[in-house]
Amino acid sequence: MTPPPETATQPAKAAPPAHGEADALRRMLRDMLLIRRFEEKAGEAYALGKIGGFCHLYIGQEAVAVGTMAALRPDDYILTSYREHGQALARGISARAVMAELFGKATGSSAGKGGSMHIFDTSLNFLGGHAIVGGHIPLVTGVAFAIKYREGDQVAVGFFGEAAVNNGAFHEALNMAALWRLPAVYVCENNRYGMGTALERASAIYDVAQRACSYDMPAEVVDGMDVLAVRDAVARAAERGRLRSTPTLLEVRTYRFMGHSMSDPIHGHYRTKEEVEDAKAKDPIHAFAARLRADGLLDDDRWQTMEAEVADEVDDAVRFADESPEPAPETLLADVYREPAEGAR
Ligand SMILES: Cc1ncc(C[n+]2csc(CCOP(=O)(O)OP(=O)(O)O)c2C)c(N)n1
Repeated sequence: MTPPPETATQPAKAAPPAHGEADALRRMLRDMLLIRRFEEKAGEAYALGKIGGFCHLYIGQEAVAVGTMAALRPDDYILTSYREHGQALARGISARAVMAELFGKATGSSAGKGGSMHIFDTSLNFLGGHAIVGGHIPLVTGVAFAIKYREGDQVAVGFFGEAAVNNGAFHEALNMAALWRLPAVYVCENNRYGMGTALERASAIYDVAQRACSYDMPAEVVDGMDVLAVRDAVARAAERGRLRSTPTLLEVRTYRFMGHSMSDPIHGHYRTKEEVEDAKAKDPIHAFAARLRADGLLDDDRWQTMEAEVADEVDDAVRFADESPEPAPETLLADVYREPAEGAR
């Protein structure tokens, strides 16, 4: 395994926590823990055959989803790829609705007909869950265009992996966003591997953020293991979108601790056990918990309470999903196509 090349750009450090922020910071830790425990349970449920089809876990990347959502407003728009359980939870879709969707049950966020890769909740402006690598990046640009057309001040935020940036859709979408000055934030979660292919084996340049130069677009490299660094960077990008209608590309460096999907072993032939262990030593949840402890914002009691609450929430989600009904056969074609607007036929 060749080590990754030296990179020109180093991630920015997070600003120190502002005074009075304690509850918000503990909430972020809890959200990260919820994602971790939820994903562990989803892995178990998959092994038990309760979840069918594809299932890509987010373990290791929790700081990216939680840091991003913490910087956004409820009326901003989110679009994402198939590794989206964590983003859905961080946005506020309930653990019950996400788990039931994974189980293919009628109470799931997409009524049990989307599954792991197609979680949606339009009431939270969470517009999926998309399975085609890079295919949703033009949708981010389209939503940003709609915001500008309607003279809104929201931003459209899109998550995708580093393997998506060699896809033509990425370049077309970013070119158009820069040309038309659209309020978009492109969040590339660089976990270094597209399935079993390391970034340096597939990409002519290593710093994904440099791609933004082609479109004269602002860009930043962000430490994706540091939830506050992610929150700060997304806040800067969102402000740029809202106030100056300027898009941003964020390259958020993170790591997935599990295999690509449930059918992929954790280490595989493409990375070493040592590399995975090194990444786990920088676990974003442990690092943030340690920081809160050092700042006097977390102690053993609070941590144990948080662990217990999260475990209950996840157990409850599994029970709910287990007990929920399958979608009824007569709903098979419901929600598949948009009903035409009145008078549009
Ligand atoms: C257009 C397209 N090509 C190939 C695939 C198969 N595929 C699924 S996931 C994946 C790897 C994507 O890696 P990345 O974008 O870095 O995201 P990550 O899985 O690391 O989150 C590939 C090649 C696909 N879904 N769509």
